[in-house]
Amino acid sequence: MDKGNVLVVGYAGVGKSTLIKAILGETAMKKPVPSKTKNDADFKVYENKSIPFRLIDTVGIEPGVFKERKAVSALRKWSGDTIKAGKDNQISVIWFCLDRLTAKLFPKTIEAFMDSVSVWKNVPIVVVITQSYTADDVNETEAIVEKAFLSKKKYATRLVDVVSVVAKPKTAEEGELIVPMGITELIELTNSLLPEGLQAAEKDIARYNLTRKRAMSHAVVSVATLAGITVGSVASPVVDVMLLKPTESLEIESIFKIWGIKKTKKAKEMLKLMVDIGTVSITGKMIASTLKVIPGVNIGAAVVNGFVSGAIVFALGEASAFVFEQIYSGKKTLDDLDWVKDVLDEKLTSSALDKVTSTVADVSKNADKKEILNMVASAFGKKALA
Ligand SMILES: Nc1nc2c(ncn2[C@@H]2O[C@H](COP(=O)(O)OP(=O)(O)OP(=O)(O)O)[C@@H](O)[C@H]2O)c(=O)[nH]1
Ligand SMILES: [Mg+2]
Repeated sequence: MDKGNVLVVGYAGVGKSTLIKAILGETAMKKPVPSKTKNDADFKVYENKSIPFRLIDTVGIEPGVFKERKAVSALRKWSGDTIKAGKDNQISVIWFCLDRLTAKLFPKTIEAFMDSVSVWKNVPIVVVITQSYTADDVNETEAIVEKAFLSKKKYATRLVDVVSVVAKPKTAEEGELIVPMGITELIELTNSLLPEGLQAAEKDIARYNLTRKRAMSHAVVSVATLAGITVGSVASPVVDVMLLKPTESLEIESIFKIWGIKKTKKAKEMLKLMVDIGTVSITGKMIASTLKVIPGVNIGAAVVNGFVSGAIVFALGEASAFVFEQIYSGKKTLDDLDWVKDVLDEKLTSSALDKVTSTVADVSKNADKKEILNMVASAFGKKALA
C-alpha cells in the first residue's frame, strides 16, 4: 500500500524519537524501512502497516549558528536526493518539534528552518510542542510559535496547526503522574492532511488509535508498578495494601484520563469503587503469606514485598485499562458497577496470586526495582514500558 511520508524535524533532544515510538509502537522502531536514497544514518524511516503514513526521524538541530547551518544543508541535500528518488518518497506533512526551552530560540531560527524545508513547497507544517507537561508551558510556547509564524505571510500560510503532546508518562516532582496526551489527535490530524488517495478511513484510524490508547495505558501501568515496587520494598514484614492506596488511585485516575471518559458523578463513583477494591482486597497479605511457604524462595523480604506490591498495582492497572476500554468503546457503561467489581475481583485474587507465586522464585536475590518490574510484567505475559 502507498503511504504518505511525514518529515519529523526539530531541535536535538526535544523528543522526536520518543514521539515516533509513541505513534508507531516499539516493534516499528526496531526495523527502519530501507532507504531508497543513499543510506544516511541521520534520516531514518519508520512505519507500521496499520497507519497510512511513515515517519522520518531526523537528527536533531543543535543550537548554534554553525551547527544550524550544517543541519539545514544536510536536510536540503537529503530532500533533494529524496525528490529525485521518485514519487513514493515525497513528503506530505512536516512536523516541526520543539519544547518549552527550544521554543525560546525559535523566533531567531524560523528562517533557517523554513529554508531547510523550502524544497517541499506547499507541504503543510504542523508544529508539535513536545514534553507539554503543564498548561502554562503549553500556552507560553504556543504563543511564541504562533507569533513567529505570523511574522511573515509566507510562513503563516504554511502552518496548519500547533499540537501539544506528552509521548510517555512522566513522574512530576510532587509525585504526580503526567499522562501521555495529544498522540491520537496528532494521528487524526496528520491523516487528514495526507493527499486524499492516501488517507485512511476514519474507522481504521479509530481502530489504530485504540491500540495507541492501550499502549499508553500500559506505559502508565509500568510507571505506577515501579512506584508500587518502591513503596512495597520498604514495607515490613508483609505488605499492607493500604500503603499502596495513593499509588493505586493515581494509576486508576491516570488511565481514566487516557481513555478520555468524561468525569461525571457516575464516573467518580466508579473510580472510587475501583480504588476501594484495590485496597480492600486482601491479596497483598495473602500473597506474602503464601510466599513464605514456597520452598526454594531464597530472596529478601524487600524484594518479595516489592514484587508483591508491584504485582498488585500491575494487575489493578491492567484491569482498569480493560474496564475503561470497554466503556470507551460503548460495550459497557458507567452504570455497570457489578461488572466492574467482578472484573477487578477476578484479576486481583486467584489469577494474580497464581501468576505471582509461580515466578517470584526466579527473581534474583539483589534485584533492583527495574528488574523486579520486568519480572512482574513478564509474570503477566507482558513487557514493561518504563
Ligand atoms: N517522560 C517523558 N520523557 C520524554 C518525552 N519526550 C522526550 N522525553 C525524554 O527526553 C529525552 C530526549 O528524547 P528523544 O526522543 O531522544 O529526543 P530526540 O528529539 O529524538 O533527540 P535527538 O535524536 O538527539 O535529536 C529522552 O530522555 C526522553 O526519554 C515525554 O513525552 N515524556
Ligand atoms: Mg532522536
